[in-house]
Amino acid sequence: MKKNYPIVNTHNEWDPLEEIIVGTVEGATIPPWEPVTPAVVHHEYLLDFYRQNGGKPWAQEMLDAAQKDIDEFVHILEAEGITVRRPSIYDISKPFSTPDFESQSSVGALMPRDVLLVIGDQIIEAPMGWRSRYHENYAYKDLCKEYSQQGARWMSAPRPQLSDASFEANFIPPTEDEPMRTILTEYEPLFDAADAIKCGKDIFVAQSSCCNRSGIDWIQQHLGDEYRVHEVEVFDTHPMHIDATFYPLAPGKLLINPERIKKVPEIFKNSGWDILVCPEPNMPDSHPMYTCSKWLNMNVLMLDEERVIVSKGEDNLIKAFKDWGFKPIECNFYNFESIAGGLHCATVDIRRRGELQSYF
Ligand code: ABU
Repeated sequence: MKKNYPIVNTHNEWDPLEEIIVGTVEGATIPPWEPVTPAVVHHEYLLDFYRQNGGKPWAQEMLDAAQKDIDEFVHILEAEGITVRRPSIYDISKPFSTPDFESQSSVGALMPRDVLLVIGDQIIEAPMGWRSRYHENYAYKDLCKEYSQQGARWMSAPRPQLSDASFEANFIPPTEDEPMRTILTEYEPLFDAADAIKCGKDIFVAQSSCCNRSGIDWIQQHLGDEYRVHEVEVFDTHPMHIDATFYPLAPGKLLINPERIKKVPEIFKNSGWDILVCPEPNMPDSHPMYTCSKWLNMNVLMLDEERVIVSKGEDNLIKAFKDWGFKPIECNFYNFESIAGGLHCATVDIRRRGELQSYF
């Protein structure tokens, strides 16, 4: 007989997927300019675009193209037997303020992976370092209430103030030759949920311009002794999130970004894991990428230990996945990636069939 798992149950990236939240393009707005913008946007030339257009709607044809991608993605997931849930839309274009800052608008509900850290039966609303995303958790309140009523533990990390004290003044991103630095101070714990990736009892987190050391310490303190939280050393001139950098795909198989990971944590080497080096992205340089880098090729979604959804066009990685024994499923996603993130960013797993264990 098929075992029933708790309504919210995710311990890693690969147990068989049963239910997932997929973000929406509806209402998406160009992210308003804010302290984090120049620290995470890789292309200098886009900074003027954000200064001039932040808070305005994306061009309708870009939204339509992104919508087509997300519709195809949802169709694939449902055809594979997975329950897909969607966010609720709040007033994204409405300006708002707190005692410490003002924002021209919110951004949308494109990327649930950044907002909700789901570990075991817990849904943790992340203390994000983005002022414009301060209210993005609203999009998931209805779903979280429902999951909580069915037994999930739902909570929020301490809501950050995001005053100027949280950001280095006059921050200049490092060049390739300099040691990594990020814009965040240690004034308060900050992280996006996508700065962490699960691997059973071991959680891997990297500092970025959305995640500081206090944020990593908070995750360990909150999860307690049952989990080990490891800080992964990465190099990125504009660091944001771990899921296009370091990705435990299946037991014994770690995918790494060759530009950003210089040293694989000892725990993997000592435990015989295969280190799979992500091949160069195939996305042409001419393809517009407003927020993320082309390394979104490795921002895949595992449906189980073998089936993996990959962005169509990423032939180098698709071939590598086949060679490594996976079963890739291709999904058009470049247009969603232009304005938001990849397949992993666009989702957050709610329930996978599996139990908490150690893989080391
Ligand atoms: N989660 C988004 C990662 C972005 C990037 O590395 O380009």
